Formats: sequence, C-alpha cells, structure tokens
Amino acid sequence: MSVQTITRAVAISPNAIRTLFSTAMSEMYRTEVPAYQRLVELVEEVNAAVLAADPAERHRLEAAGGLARISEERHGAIRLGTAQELSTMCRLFAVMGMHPVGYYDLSEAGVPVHSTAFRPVDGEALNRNPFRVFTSLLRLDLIADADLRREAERVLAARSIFTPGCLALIEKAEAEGGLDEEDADRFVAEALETFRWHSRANVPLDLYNRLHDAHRLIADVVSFKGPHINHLTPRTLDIDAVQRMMPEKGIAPKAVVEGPPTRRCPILLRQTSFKALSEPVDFRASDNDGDGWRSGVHTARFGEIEQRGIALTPKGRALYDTLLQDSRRLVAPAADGSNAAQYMAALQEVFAPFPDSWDEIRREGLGYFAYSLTEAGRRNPPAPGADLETLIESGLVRFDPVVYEDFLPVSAAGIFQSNLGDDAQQDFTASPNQQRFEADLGAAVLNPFDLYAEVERASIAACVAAK
Ligand code: OOG
Ligand code: NI
Repeated sequence: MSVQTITRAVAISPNAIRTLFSTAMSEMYRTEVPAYQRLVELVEEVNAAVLAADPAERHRLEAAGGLARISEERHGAIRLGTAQELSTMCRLFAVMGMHPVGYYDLSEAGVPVHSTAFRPVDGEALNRNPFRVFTSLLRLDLIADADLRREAERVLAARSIFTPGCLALIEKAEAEGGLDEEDADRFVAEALETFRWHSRANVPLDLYNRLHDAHRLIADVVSFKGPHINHLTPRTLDIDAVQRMMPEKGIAPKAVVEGPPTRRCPILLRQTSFKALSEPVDFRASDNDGDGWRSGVHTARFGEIEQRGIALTPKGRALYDTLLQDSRRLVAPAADGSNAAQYMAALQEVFAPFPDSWDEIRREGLGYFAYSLTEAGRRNPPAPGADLETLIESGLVRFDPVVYEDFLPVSAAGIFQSNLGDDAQQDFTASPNQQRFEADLGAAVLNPFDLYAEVERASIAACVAAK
C-alpha cells in the first residue's frame, strides 16, 4: 500500500508517455520512409499558408493550445496476427492512456481484418496529445485455403512481437499504477522495437508468394517479425490543397479524398494518403536453406493526412452514411483515379441536403457540441437548471463543435484498398464479429457515441451549475 503511494508520487502521467512515444515514432518513421518526410514538409507548408491567410483561425488555434503542434501526427496504424498480440497491445497502449474505442468490420469492404482505435478518451488527455493507433486483427477465418491458414497460424504462433523488456515494463506499470520517468523512457524505447520495420522476412519466399496470392494483407501481417507501423498521419488545415500539391512534390496520392466533401462546417473526418512504396526485403530462399537470402520486394508503408470536423450523433451519422452510399451508387470511385473528378462532384451534390451551419446542425440534433459560458455568462451566472436555449438566445452560453476523434469504416477500407494494388479487390462474406474481437482483445471496446454524448452532457451541466 505505502509502496504504491510512493511510486504513484513519482509516476509520470500516461499523457506524457504518449507524447514521448508519438515523438519517437514520428522520428523513426521519417527516417525510415523519406517520402513521408516530404509529405510532412508539404503539410507544414500548407498549414502555414492557411494560417497566414486567416488570422481569425490562427487566433482560434492559438487559444486552443498553440500553433507549434498543428502539423503533428494524429494517428498511425498497425495490423496484428493473433489474439495474444492484440490483448498484449491493449495493455501496452493502456500504459500511455490509450483505450480501445469502436469496432470496425472491414470484411464487408473486402479486407480480411476487424479493428479498433486505441486512443485517449477524456478531454484533457485529448488536448494534451490526441495520438491514436488504428489497430487491425487479421481474420484468418476468412481465408478459404485450409492448408495456407494452418501454415500462417504456425508462423504467427512462433513469433513474439514484444521485447522481454517491454513486457516487464507493462507488468510493472500495471502493478505499480504507472512508470517513473526513467522507466517511461525505457518503455518507449522498448515499445518502439515492436513498430520497427524489418527488412528481413520471417518466411521463405515461396510461402510469402502464397500468402500474397491469398491477399496482400495476409502476406503483410504474417511474413514479418513484427507489426511495422504502416503509416503515420499528420493533421492538415487544407486537405484539398495537400491532395492537389502532392504530385508537384513527386508524391503519388491515392485517387480521391475519403469521407465527406469540402464544406463550410467540416463533419467527421476527411483523409487521403500517398500510395504505399515497394521496398526491398530479403527472404530466406526456403525453410531449410539456412542463411541463403534472396532479394524481393514488399509494398506496405505509406503516408496519410487527415482533417477532422464535428462528431455526429447517431442521427447525423445515419444521414452521413446514407448520403455517402448514394454518392457511391452514383459514381463508384475507380482505384486508378480515372473518375476522381466525377466522384468528388457527385459527393458535393449528394451531400447538399446535409445542413452546413453550426446552428442548423445543432438544432436538428445532427452533431455534438460543447457548451460554455460567454463572458456575459460568467459575469451573470445562470441559475441552476436554467433553460439552455434561453441562455443561448440571451448570449450567456455559446456552443462549439466537439471534434470527431474516431475513424470511418468506408474511408478506412478506401485507405486499405489504395495500398493493396488496384487489382486486389476481393470479396469476403461480410461477417462482423465484435464479440470475437472483444474476446481476443480481452476487453470491451468503448462506444464512441457514449463518449461524445458525455462530453456534451458534462459541458451543459457545468454551464447551469456555475455560480
Ligand atoms: C489502416 C487503414 C485505416 C484510417 O486512417 O482510416 C486507417 C491500415 O491500413 O492498416 O488508418
Ligand atoms: Ni490512417
């Protein structure tokens, strides 16, 4: 008991560990993938231009927590092979204050994985550092070839993706309720090993080829010693500009920006990426070939950018899903980009019925808002239980959109697909299985709508309870 109290006193916050980790990851990835470094520079250039042209936005962002961090990474992604890997990853992320939120079934879109996002959940933690990791688990149950499935399972069962030092520090953090600064530094260095690229494959070339023929993603997960981080994603203030300018910088963008169209009031999440690079990999010539290595290539790693808008309520999300489906029925975006302009135009047109002012979005119950007292409200605090609408009308309370912190399954599928090659589209029986995922994870995933609703509720309670 007393030992724990002492340890707690020197423990550094999970938020601080997450920042150490996202910074280390960013440095590693920029070095490993030079094209990504070029993308980051382009994002910084575009963000600086947006802010120079819009002093009001600059002031708003400054007030919300400083300009320096605007172009920092907001998320990354990994793909795991086994339940054991997923449940340990859950414990690893918990050390950094990241918890599983949401369930994403990608089988429906022809990608044999299901996923969650490990992310900070409370407002303070998100403000400190919103870094999150989209984490997918391979679904070998969707692979038709039973022999290949067994072989993949054998390879995965034999690898250990965490260093002994990392596992020991996870246990220490769990036992003592946190890590001190020295342990946190060691933890980040050890954890980083799991996300590193391995230029030597873990399987012989013929097995790689068979896995690859079943699905490129299966080869990506099974063939390596660890789940290399496959992309990082900085935030941009103008995603359309970055998409347009990528080719000028010698970067090949995916065909279309995923998510909603350009709007005055941004909703949910817009994303685009550059296409994954072919990288040299050494393969053992065969299983019993000792040290004989053969050179080959593997395509997995890319760079992405994101722009986030307001979190939608279930009603708003249903409207978004319907409109997105309608747009895609009108024009299905081709992987080669040949109808990109038509698709973006269809998207813009079909989304016209989605209200595009904060006031309407709020009145129609489509999005979540955070309410706060205005200066007048602080001078003249409302009575407990006062009517919110009246307070807004009389200028005592203001409302701001709550930022969407999660992902979108159709967009995620588009990001996956653009990196699997144009011919990789493949049909799997759609089979969402959240129960199985949670059993493998060793925890229930949090419901994102509950989290946003709670932010909104607490903000209202704070307004009418203020004295
Ligand atoms: C993850 C793709 C999904 C996103 O931002 O929607 C994703 C992957 O390719 O592993 O990262
Ligand atoms: Ni991503």
